[in-house]
Amino acid sequence: NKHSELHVVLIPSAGMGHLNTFSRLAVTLADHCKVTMVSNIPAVSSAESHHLADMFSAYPQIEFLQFEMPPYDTSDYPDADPFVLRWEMISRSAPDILNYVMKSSSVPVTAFVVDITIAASFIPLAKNLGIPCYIMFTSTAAMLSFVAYFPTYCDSKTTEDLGDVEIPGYRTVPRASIPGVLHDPKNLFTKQFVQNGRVLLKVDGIFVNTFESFEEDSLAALSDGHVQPGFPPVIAIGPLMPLNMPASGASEVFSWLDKQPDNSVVYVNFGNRTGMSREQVRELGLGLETSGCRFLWVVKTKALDSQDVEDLGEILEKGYLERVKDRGIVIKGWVEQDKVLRHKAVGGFLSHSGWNSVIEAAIYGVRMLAWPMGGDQRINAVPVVKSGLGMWAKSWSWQGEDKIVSGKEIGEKVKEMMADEALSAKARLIGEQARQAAAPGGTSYQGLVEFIQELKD
Ligand code: BUP
Repeated sequence: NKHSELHVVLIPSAGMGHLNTFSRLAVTLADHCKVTMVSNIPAVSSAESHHLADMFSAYPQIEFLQFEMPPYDTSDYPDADPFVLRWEMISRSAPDILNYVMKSSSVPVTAFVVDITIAASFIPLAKNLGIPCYIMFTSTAAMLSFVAYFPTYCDSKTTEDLGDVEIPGYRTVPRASIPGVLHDPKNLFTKQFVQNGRVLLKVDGIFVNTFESFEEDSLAALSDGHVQPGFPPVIAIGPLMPLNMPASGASEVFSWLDKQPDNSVVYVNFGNRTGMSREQVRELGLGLETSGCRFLWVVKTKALDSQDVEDLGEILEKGYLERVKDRGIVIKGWVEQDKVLRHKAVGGFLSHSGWNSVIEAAIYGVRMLAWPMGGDQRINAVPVVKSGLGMWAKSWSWQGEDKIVSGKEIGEKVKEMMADEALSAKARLIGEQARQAAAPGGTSYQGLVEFIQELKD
């Protein structure tokens, strides 16, 4: 039958934010066609290893191909972020990975979907095979506009110092919102970023985990050709829904949440890759305490989970846990975020505005306080505010700035968010729109159906 003839191969890169997006895409697509997902082992973080193992057993309808990464010499990049380094190594292995996929596939490949971070190396090779290629863009449509325009901006500049980036017919991305490392043209990430930006124009389509009503302006600017003339179709397919996975991580969280009143808890988590300084952790602790709100706080002091070994007693101020024990729970390690955000006790989310986190808050209609830390996060905070899902503490931090936000400021803002009933109501409404977009008949569902139809034609 038609279903078994279509075979989409997904090529994710590294980092939980990327892997979660691809896993959800795999499961969503598997309703429509045969899906193979390639993974690169060993994974960079333990969160990724656990996730992959759980997913293998929970989703037998998906074929997993494991590609063992060759050993690589990292001495050229002593300071590189481990995930950026892995993207580079996956890119270098692109010919081998594609060979391996083509050799191992029992059913011919109909299309590839490649992660944006490794796109420049895969797309030309896959196109040479005559196979349609799509990119999964793992961030906002707003960020996609920036990535798409940035190479043009770089071409027109004589100096290395980046200013505000004015995207024609769209908007100006202020200097402070530009990912910090892009200020260094020699940085590995910057090179990847520009190359991947250029290859966008060569693909058959670009998937974004967003939905029409959430990012209407950015999606329109991209499809009208304002950002880049001749830009390929941008297909909003979000929100991609969280998976049904076996329980993992800190389970005490749920028995605690069960005892809290509805909508009373602020959930605090800054994603997998933000290691916060001890000084900032302590101020945040004070802030949560003085906000007077109930809270569930996940503490992280290292960018890589396997290195995050200090225990809470060492990180937090002495006596802190005892002082807050009646209204706060503090966790070190993994919590099932989608289940937390879905819990009726959770009424607000203090987040770095990593895109998966924002989209999960949207799915469950949880109001947000965005505290972007770096990367694409300030650009992601724009649709958070524009859509009405949340607030953005704009002055708290910006790219490259080593600034400590005081507990007093944090406490006041958290309190303000949790007291804002209109914001909460708006967030709930966005939740309904989000779920509608992804359900049969919704705009994002339709986007996927059309993609499948195009592959069949
Ligand atoms: Br931490 C953590 N539990 O404890 P983002 C994260 N997550 O489920 P990031 C958990 O990881 P990038 C935890 O639900 C989301 O799907 C969370 O992705 C899940 O941020 C994902 O929000 C985190 O995009 O990745 O980790 O900074 O840099 O790729 O955006």
